[in-house]
Amino acid sequence: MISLPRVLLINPTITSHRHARFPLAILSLSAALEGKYAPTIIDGNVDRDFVSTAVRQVGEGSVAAVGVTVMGGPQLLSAIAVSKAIRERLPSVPIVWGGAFPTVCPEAALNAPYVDYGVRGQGEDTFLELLNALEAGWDEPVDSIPGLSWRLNGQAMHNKDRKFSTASLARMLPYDRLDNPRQYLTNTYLGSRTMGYQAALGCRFRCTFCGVATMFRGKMALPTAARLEQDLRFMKDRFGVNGIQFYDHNFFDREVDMVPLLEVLAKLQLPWWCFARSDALVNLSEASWALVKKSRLRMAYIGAESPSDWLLHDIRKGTSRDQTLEAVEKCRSHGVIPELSFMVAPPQDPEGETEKTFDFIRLIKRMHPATEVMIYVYTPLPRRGEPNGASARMTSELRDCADRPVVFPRTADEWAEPQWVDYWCHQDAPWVSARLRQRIVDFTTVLGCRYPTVMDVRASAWGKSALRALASWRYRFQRYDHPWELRVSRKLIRHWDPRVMSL
Ligand code: B12
Ligand code: SF4
Repeated sequence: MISLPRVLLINPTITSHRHARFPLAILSLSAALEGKYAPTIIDGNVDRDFVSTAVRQVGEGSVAAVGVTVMGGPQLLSAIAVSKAIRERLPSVPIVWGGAFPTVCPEAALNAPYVDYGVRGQGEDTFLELLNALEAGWDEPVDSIPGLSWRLNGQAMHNKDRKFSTASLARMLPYDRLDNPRQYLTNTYLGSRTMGYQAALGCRFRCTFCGVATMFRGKMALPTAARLEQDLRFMKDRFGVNGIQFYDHNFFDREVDMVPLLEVLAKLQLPWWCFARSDALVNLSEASWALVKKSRLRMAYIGAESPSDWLLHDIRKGTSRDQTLEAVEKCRSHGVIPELSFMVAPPQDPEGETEKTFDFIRLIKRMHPATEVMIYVYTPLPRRGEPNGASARMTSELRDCADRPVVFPRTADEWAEPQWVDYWCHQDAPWVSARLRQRIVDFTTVLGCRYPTVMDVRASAWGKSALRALASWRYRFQRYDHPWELRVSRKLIRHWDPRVMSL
């Protein structure tokens, strides 16, 4: 029997074991390598000593390459730690980074001595072609592999982008390659065994601030209804899945294409959560809403972003303030909780737009108090060839609070500094003053206590009622400043933040 070359696929720690979901990126790569390479999956979310595990595996020898999936933010730190440790142990093993970080910042990803290749966008074919080239010998040219970034004499080279591929929609993920797949099913408000799952690929929109647009450049594809049904039935029968969190970038696409998928979901009736756009929900026919209801959609995460139509236009969102309100109303009347995400403090008018957004959130809470709200700071990312991000270019150059130009990090290590981790996580930006930052934190605390999230299944009902009662006067009189008593109570009640932990 021929033994296949080994490839390590690593998902560096990004969240706690309790919140770990199927590591879809490396599972999808693993499916594509099947039969040609022997992939070993290491998941830092469940193996809390994953750096030692990875170093040990590499030390055992005959590893053709190591693939690391990297999102900016906290995962960058653990990706750097594992890559450095592997480089130190066995410098000759090629280290390949893929995922959101190298897609958005390939230059910075390659500006690190512990990364040899960066894979931009969808990774399956690029990785396979790279592995084949590496197997053929280091001299094999890699300049013709689309989607690959690499170094030539210390200089970063970026091959042309890879065309959108729908091949992965036809492959079933190799869940059995995971150590105890059941540990990835979590108790959430959707069900005691909730699964993270991706049905569709990409998004046909190109909002300027969004990493998905950088990755898919306006392309999208849905799975067939048969494929979706086969997967979900498998998960239900094999693992007893009873809730689904759809990780599709944008679940509700064109209604005509969506209906067959909604019919599958209506048959299975597993409570579900998904990303959606307000315009898609507003334009959905009553027949489709009936399917939505039957299928038990519990919550739709809608990128409301801003109450200002000029900003929505500026970031090419393609939706409006009125559509957000209408979508909230549609959700309310059909028993779906809208989860709205907002981007406050845009550089054009950080204070004014933040206050306007707070007022808008209050208006929405009056309309439909069950609406969930996520507040992020607007943090456009630099793109390759566009140092300060397209939307920022359209307005004015980004400047910090002291009116100095914002200089983005140039290396992976610089992106791992705390202020840039916060930036990637939409928690802070150089143009946000300390006063405004505190105001955002305080408002978020008061709002979160006045309306405790339904997603928090750990906090007791009495705990949530206590928080609600404590916060009500502050919310009512808009006295958001220094809510120290709420912070303390929140800790005691162990209320969690779904922005960080997911459901
Ligand atoms: C699940 C998820 C999470 C989970 C991770 C759970 C886990 N893995 O255990 C959690 C909830 C922890 C999370 C956190 C964050 N996330 Co997140 N997350 C996602 C989500 C919904 C799905 C990712 C996924 O699994 N996709 C499916 C796989 C198959 O696709 P993929 O990861 O893109 O992988 C493909 C390619 O990228 C490439 N690839 C990926 N890795 C590798 C590795 C190699 C070696 C190669 C060759 C190729 C390759 O090939 C893969 C197959 O084609 C995406 C949105 C989305 N739908 O993609 C956002 C997303 C990736 N997250 C994002 C962000 C910003 C974050 C945060 C950093 C900030 C935030 N507030 O959301 C936080 C960090 C929170 C913290 N800890 O403080 C952004 C990244 C945007 C950007 N600017 O680049 C996304 C795109 C959401 C968005 N639209 O803004 N996230
Ligand atoms: S619609 Fe959503 S996922 Fe699509 S590009 Fe815009 S923000 Fe990103």
